[in-house]
Formats: sequence, C-alpha cells, structure tokens
Amino acid sequence: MLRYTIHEKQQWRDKVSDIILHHYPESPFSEKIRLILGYQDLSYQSVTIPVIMPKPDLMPLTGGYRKTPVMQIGADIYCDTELIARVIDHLHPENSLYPKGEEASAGTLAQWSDTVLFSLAVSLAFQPKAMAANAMFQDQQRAAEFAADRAELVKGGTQLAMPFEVANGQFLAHIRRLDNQLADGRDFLLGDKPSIADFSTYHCIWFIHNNEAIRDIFSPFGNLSAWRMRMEDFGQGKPVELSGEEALVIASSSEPLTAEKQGGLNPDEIAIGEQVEVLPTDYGLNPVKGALLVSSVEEIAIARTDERVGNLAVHFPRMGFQVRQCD
Ligand SMILES: N[C@@H](CCC(=O)N[C@@H](CS)C(=O)NCC(=O)O)C(=O)O
Repeated sequence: MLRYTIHEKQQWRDKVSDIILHHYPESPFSEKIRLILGYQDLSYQSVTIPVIMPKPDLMPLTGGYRKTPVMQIGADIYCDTELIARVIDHLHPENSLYPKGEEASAGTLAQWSDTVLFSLAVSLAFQPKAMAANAMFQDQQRAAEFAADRAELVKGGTQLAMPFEVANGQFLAHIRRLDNQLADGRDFLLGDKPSIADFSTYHCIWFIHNNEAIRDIFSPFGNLSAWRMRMEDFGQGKPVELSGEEALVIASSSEPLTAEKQGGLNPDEIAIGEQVEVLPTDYGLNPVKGALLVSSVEEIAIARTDERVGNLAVHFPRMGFQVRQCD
C-alpha cells in the first residue's frame, strides 16, 4: 500500500499550489499547460509520467483515460487540456485567457488547433528526416514500442492518420495565415493580450520547432517566429517534483470537492447518479466508468471509487467527449 501520509507532506505542500500536473517533457499538450502555468506565474507539483502505456500510477486516478497531460487537485482529476485550461483560468481570473466578446472565435481557433493543426503537426513530426533527428527513435526497441503504443492509441479513432505528403502543404498554408494575421504589429493572435487561441496554436508550432531537422519550415515567417519567442518567454511556471506514488497518496487523503450539478441545458438526458461511461470522440477511446456527477454544457464529471485511492471525481470537457449510459 501507499507509504506516505498527508501530514508528512503537509509542510512541503504549503509552499506550492494544489495543482498537480501529470505530464512528460516531450508532450506538446503538456507544453500548452506548462506555458499557461508560466503565463499565470503559478507554482505546481509536477509528476513525470511514462510516454507510453502502461501508466500504473495514473490509471488509478483517471480510471482508464490515458492521454497526456492530466491535472489533479486533491481527489479531483481533470482530463484534456480544453478543460484543464478553463479550470486554471477559473482559479486565476485576473489574467483570463478567454476574452469577453471573443468566446466563439478564441474557442474555435483553439479547438481547431488542438485537433486539426495538431494532427498535421504529428504527420510532420514523424516524417523520416524528423525521426532520424529525434533522440527517442535512435534506440530500435524503444522506437518499435512507441510505434506499437501509438497504433493502439489511434485504433478506431478519427484523427492522426494523414500522410506527411498531404499534411505538409496544409500545415504550411496555416502557418502562412498565422504570419499574415500577425503582420499588423499585434503581439498575439487576437490582439494585445494572449488568449487560449495562442496557447493551442503554440504547442503545435513548438512540436515542430523542437526538431532542428524540420524547423526551417518557419524561416519565411518572421512575424510568426517573433510571436513564438514572445510566447516561449512566458516560461513554465514553478514546478516542484512529485512522484506518482506521492500523487496517489494526496488523492487517497482527499475527498472530491465537486458537488452534483445538472446544468440548465441537459444535452444527454441522463440523470445525475446514473452509471455512465465517458470517452473521447477522436482517439484514445478508452472509456471511464462511473456515476454521472456533473452534466453541463461545458463539462461532464463522474464519481468513481478506486481500490487504491478511494473516491474521485473525474472531469472531462464537453467538447471532444461523449457520454453514454451503461450498466
Ligand atoms: N485532446 C487532448 C489531446 C492530448 C494528447 O493527444 N496528448 C498526447 C501527448 S501530447 C497523448 O496523449 N499521447 C499519448 C500518451 O501520452 O499516452 C488534450 O487536449 O489534452
């Protein structure tokens, strides 16, 4: 069983925020959240998780959701950066990334970037010359394990399958549009302040720029490069290392802080308390089962109990997820 008690960790925890980020350095979606934490100048507890399955210290928390990153606050677990970003914003509204009057344009650009643009970036990042320059693929066995894991991740899904030759031109078309949009001297995509659209765009650009064999695609686009460096300057916040086991101890010593909520609009027509499963609509289609706890236009949460860590609330964004009744 778990070795630490919450009291042993209390003194140390008092110094950092309650946010625990489960992530790994190479993950673009994690970079999106690290940069938001940097922009908000937040401290957080940082758990490095495996790049491929199995993820034995993460599964007890999520109940099967396997994508990266995941955010934990006590016994509340937040899946998918669409929701993670909104929760951080809700906790720190002074510097909101969701500008009033731009809800649809910021939200749509962010969501399109997190899905379509990311999918194009994946095709570019795994073209032969990019893989030859990537340290992770120098070890044959590791490369084969990674390929098998990602084949499993996308099985039955609807994204991340475009050949490089097709994706390259589409990626280029979008980065040229971005460069043109920034040409009027604005600092960020929607104006003088960064919005969620900047962070969702940034992690896709970061992914490609990280690989020196392919980063010359950005050479013609000076406005975009200046913006990328402006974004990079937000930094990564203040991470404090935590082990996966310690994160489980924190979850098992906490109770979820989420109350039952049925939003005014009820798109699923499923009553709170019913047994449901929640899963993404694009890839990584591992269902998470539990009792419906929150059903609102922006969020779905379920209550579940894990034998190692006890009661948990697992939260998902509405966008990109489906919920269905089960036994
Ligand atoms: N829609 C998800 C996408 C997350 C995603 O695809 N993350 C990648 C890493 S950047 C992933 O999960 N890869 C497989 C893994 O880490 O196991 C989000 O916004 O969080």
